[in-house]
Amino acid sequence: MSIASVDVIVTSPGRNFVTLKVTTSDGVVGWGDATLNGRELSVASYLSDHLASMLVGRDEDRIEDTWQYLYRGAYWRRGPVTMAAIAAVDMALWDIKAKKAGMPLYQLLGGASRDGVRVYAHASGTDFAALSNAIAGYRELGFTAVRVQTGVPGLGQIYGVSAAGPGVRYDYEPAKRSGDRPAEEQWDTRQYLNHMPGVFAKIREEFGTDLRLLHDGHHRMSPIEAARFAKDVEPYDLFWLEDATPGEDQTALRLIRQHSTTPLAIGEVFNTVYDYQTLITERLIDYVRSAVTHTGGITAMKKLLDFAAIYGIRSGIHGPTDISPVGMAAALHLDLAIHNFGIQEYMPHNEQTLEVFRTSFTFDKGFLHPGDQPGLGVELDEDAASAFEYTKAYLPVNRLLDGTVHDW
Ligand code: GCO
Ligand code: MG
Repeated sequence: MSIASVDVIVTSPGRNFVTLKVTTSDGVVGWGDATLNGRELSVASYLSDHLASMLVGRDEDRIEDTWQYLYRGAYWRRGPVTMAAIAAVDMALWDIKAKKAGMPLYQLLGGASRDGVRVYAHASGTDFAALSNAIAGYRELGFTAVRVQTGVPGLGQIYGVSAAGPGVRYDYEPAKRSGDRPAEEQWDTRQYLNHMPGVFAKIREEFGTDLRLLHDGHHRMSPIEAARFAKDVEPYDLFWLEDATPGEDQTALRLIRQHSTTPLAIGEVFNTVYDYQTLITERLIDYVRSAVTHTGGITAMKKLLDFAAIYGIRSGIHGPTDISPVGMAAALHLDLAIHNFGIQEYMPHNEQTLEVFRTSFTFDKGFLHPGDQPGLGVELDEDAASAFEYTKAYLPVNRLLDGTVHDW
């Protein structure tokens, strides 16, 4: 058997998604997620203009060989566009293999190592009352872990805070349909550093010690600022502090480690194992944050997570709404199968998205299960997808109060 056709589907049910459809000569269909928020069409072009013709006629069962063929064969290695494209092909081929085997993918990855996958939700609020309301709402829904982000006095709309008002908001979406250029936000690290520890103190006072609390620094602190932050929040027992510094400077994490025992997570903007070499071998992080969609797919993620396991480092796979339900399913199968699972991010998709992507995940008391359908367990409805045309959207750009461009 061989690959008969390769199609790229771009759809926008509330937000943009790029999906790869691989069909074999005997009619088995595999799906892959290739969504790169704010740069979607580059990956769509990489797939349809460059990879599709290379894939037609290949044996769909040779997943490792296809991965190496696309990675080494490009000559130009790594990078988010290339690795998202390779990830989509890889996911689709695993979907096909598991469908042919008549098994959910996690069975081919070694079978379940746990009954369900603990997930964390996004709680946010422009002020403490709104944040506390959101946390309480998620607790009522059964979540045992929440990421908390809140407004900082003196700053307007900032990363991670839903502008939709108080309560449980699944729909926080940072990419804005802002026309021809990104929206701009303002940032001041000093005000943030002074504000946040008090927020965690109030959360612990109100919600006690059971709840797992996570926080995303979103690449904004310098190493010494991050060290101070990590130290200041130690009494509040964070599950992790994510992206404290811009992650490509791997040795910056040494400084944070020298000052604090707050667990650290990093890697959502990474795309290969090489981005983690120092971080993992020097045990500078506790959780690997890569998305299956952005790190070369299931083949590459399994190797990365096995490498992390040798150093006692666990998974925390990226799962915001810009990862499509196909990418989310790939994450859930890995989460269920690997031994060094930590936690999974879960930002449920909106109803329109779930009409386009038919999922079989189930949520029960804070845990997700990928379901037992053969393959990944997600099918894209092409008619439903065709009703939502691509609409350009950008992630915001950040500026300090004096106008200097800063990490967003
Ligand atoms: C997270 C991330 C996301 C990113 C988003 C950008 O931890 O979930 O930081 O919210 O900002 O993926 O597209
Ligand atoms: Mg993040």
